[in-house]
Amino acid sequence: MTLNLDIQVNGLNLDFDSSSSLVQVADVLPGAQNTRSACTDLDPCDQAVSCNDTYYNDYMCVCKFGYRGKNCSEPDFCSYGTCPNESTCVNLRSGYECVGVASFSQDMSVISYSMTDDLVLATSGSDLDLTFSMRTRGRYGLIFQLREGPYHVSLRVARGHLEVNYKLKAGEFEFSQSVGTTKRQMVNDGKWYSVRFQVTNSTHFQLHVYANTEAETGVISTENGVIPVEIQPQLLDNITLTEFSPRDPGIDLTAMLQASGNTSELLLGGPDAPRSSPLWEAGFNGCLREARIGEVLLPYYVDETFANNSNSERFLAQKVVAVTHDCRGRDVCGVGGPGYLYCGNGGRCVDEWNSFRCQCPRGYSGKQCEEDQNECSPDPCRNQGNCVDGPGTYTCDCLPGFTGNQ
Ligand SMILES: [Ca+2]
Repeated sequence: MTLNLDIQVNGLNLDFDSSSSLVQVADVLPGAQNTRSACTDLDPCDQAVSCNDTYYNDYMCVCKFGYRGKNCSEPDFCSYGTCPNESTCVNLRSGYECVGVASFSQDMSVISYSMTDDLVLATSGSDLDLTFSMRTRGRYGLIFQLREGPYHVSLRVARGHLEVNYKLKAGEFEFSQSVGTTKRQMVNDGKWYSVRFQVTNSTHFQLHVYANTEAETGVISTENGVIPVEIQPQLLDNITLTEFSPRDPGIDLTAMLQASGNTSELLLGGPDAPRSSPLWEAGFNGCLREARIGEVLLPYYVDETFANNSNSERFLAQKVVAVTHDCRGRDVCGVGGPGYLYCGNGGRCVDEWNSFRCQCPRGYSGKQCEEDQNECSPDPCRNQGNCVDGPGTYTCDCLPGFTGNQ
């Protein structure tokens, strides 16, 4: 029996190629006859150079420059965009954005923002809804701050975990506090973490810390490419604080955001006090990936970088100081690095992003592979043979009349 299958996921046809890991292909004939020509019958392509019939009554449109999508009906703003090499262009409803990574090094690095007049933040009822991924080995460092005069809300790494810090005014009273996450989950081990920080009605905030590894994004293969599958990140730590400032007349964080670049400051990184101040702490030393407020990207490049961007609702990086756009760590294992010549006995130095460890050959252990494991314990030699320990192995000196390895 011949069966023509046409199964779609999110509007994309599933690929029955036998290399697809998703489906077991059995009794499906590759190259089976189409029962109709989709291109002729449906004329599905909009702004296309050509339409090609494909297996299982499907079609593929080859889009004209500037268009994309299954039917080439969506504008491809990225084809006119100018995202720097290290970033990825993402099409938006009315323009594009360049998603990437920013590396901060101590209190030298800072990005300051303003927002376009057209930007209305859809922050689902929150005054502030900040999301980003981070990676650091620093015990301290300021990541985010929204500041107006002496008043601010900020987020930092302190003693290796995340902490919210605020000083706000309500009427004649000032309220300030530093609050760490409940479980004190360490976030300074060089791994990636995802963070969400929400402030609602100036009365309560929530901070969530998720595990975030590259491996946690899955894909389904289709003949039109891959569909990313979102795997729910694992919640590691959080804190909810209610009524952290009196409701009325509290400071309006939305107004503070809207005034960013004018009367208020919206910053990623940066020092939180002058170096001479007793409050001074080292700035953030690490990487941030895809920071967003209300789902709108906080770009890591000044706005002049982006040509032909018709998206008028965006944050503008006003100043980008001492920020690089990769997340490369120091060359810890290279010539002159702290790991160079560190691992003994043929151990290999493994770069673990600003840290390293030794991968030891068989028979050696220890931080520097300095311990020669004793292969004679337990004694493998039989018939009173004398065991001699060697590198990763042993030899048995046999008594007269006995031979063999043991
Ligand atoms: Ca040994």
